[in-house]
Amino acid sequence: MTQPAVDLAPDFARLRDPDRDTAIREITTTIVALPSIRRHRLSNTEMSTREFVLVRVRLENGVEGIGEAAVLGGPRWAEESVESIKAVIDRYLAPGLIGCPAAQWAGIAARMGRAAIRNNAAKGALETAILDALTRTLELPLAALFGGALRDRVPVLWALASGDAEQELEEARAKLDRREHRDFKIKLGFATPEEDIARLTRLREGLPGMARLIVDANQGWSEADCRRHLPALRDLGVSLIEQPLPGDDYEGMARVAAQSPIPLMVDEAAFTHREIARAGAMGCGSVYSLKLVKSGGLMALAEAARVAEAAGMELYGGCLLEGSIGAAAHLAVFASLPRLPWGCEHFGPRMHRREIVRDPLLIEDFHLHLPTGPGLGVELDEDALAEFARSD
Ligand code: MUC
Ligand code: MG
Repeated sequence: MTQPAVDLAPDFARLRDPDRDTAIREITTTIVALPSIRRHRLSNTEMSTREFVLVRVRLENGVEGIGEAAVLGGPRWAEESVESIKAVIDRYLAPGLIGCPAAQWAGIAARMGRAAIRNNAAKGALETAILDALTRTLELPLAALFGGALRDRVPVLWALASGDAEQELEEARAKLDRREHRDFKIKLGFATPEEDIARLTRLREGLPGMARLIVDANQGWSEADCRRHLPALRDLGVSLIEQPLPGDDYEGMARVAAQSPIPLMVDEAAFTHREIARAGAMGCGSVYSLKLVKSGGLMALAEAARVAEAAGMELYGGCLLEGSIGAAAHLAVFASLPRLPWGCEHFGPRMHRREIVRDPLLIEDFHLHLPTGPGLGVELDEDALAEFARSD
C-alpha cells in the first residue's frame, strides 16, 4: 500500500479571515448530456446518453469548486432527475448558502437538510463543490477532510450491461487485455431470470480470465426467483448478489440472505443511516454499496461507511455512473476508509465518448487511481463543457 504524500499543514496565510475568505459568493448549475460508448441497461431504466448536473461554487477568495449530481436515465433509479436537481439547487438550496463560509461545512450540511428533505444527489453535488473549493483554498487534497488517504488506488470493476452476450464478451476481453478490469458486474433483471442465467453462463465460459463476478438485479427479481436461481448463481461462481428484491422488501431480503450461499449486497434499500442500520440489523445483506446519491453528502457518505460496518456489513464502493468529477469525490472518501474489501465500481469515466474534465481519472493495472493535487484533483475542460451543456 503506497502512502501518498499529503501536506497536512495548510497555508493559513492565504486565509487571513477564513469565514470571510471562504464565504460562498456564487452557485451555478448546468445540465450536461454526454453520449455513452454504448447502451447501458438496468432492470428499470436504460440509457445511451448520460445526463448529470454540474455544480460550480465560487468563494469570496475567487476559488472555484465543482461537483457532479448523477442520475440514471431520468427519475428511474431513484426519484431525482437532472431537471429536479437543477431546480432544487437553484431555487431551494443555493439562495440560503450565499454568504455562508465553506470553512463551516457542517453548518452548511445542516442548512441544506432544513431547506429540502432527501434530494440527495442535489445536496451531494453541492457539498462536493463547496468542499472542493475549500480544500483548493487550503491546498489540500479533498481526502484530507476525511482523515487523509490510506491508499492511492482502489480496485475497480467494469459493468456488462448491453444484454448482448457476444458484445459483452468482446468488451470484457478488451478490458482484460488492457489490464483495466478483471472483476465484472453483470446487470440482470431486464430479461427473464432464465435468460439472465443463460447469458451469465455464456459470459462465465467465455471469460476464463475473469477474477470476480458479481450480479445486480436492481430490484428486478422476486423472492421465488431467488429461491429458484440462487443455486445456479452459486454454480457459476457468482461472488455477490446486489439488491435482487424491491428496496422496501426488507423482510424478503432477510429471508433470501439467510438461505443464500452467496452474500447479498444492499443498494437501493438503504439511503439514510437509519435505513442502513435497519438493513444490517435485519440481516438484509452482508455488504453495503456506498453512494453519494444515497447519502446526500461526502461527510454523510463517510459516516454511512461507519454505520454499515457497525451494522455488520462489509463495504463496497458504489457509483451511479459518475464521470471523473463524481468519481474523484467518491474516491476521496473511499481512499480514507480503513477497510474497502470489495473495491469500487467507478468505471463511469470510461463510459463516455468524451468527458468535461481535462484530466480524466486513470484506470491502470485493474485499479482506479486517486488524482493528485488540491481539492478533487480534476480540472474542468471549458470547451467540452460548452459543447455538451444541454441548452433546453
Ligand atoms: C446500481 O444500481 O448499482 C452502478 C453501476 C451500474 O451499472 O449501475 C449503477 C447503479
Ligand atoms: Mg445496484
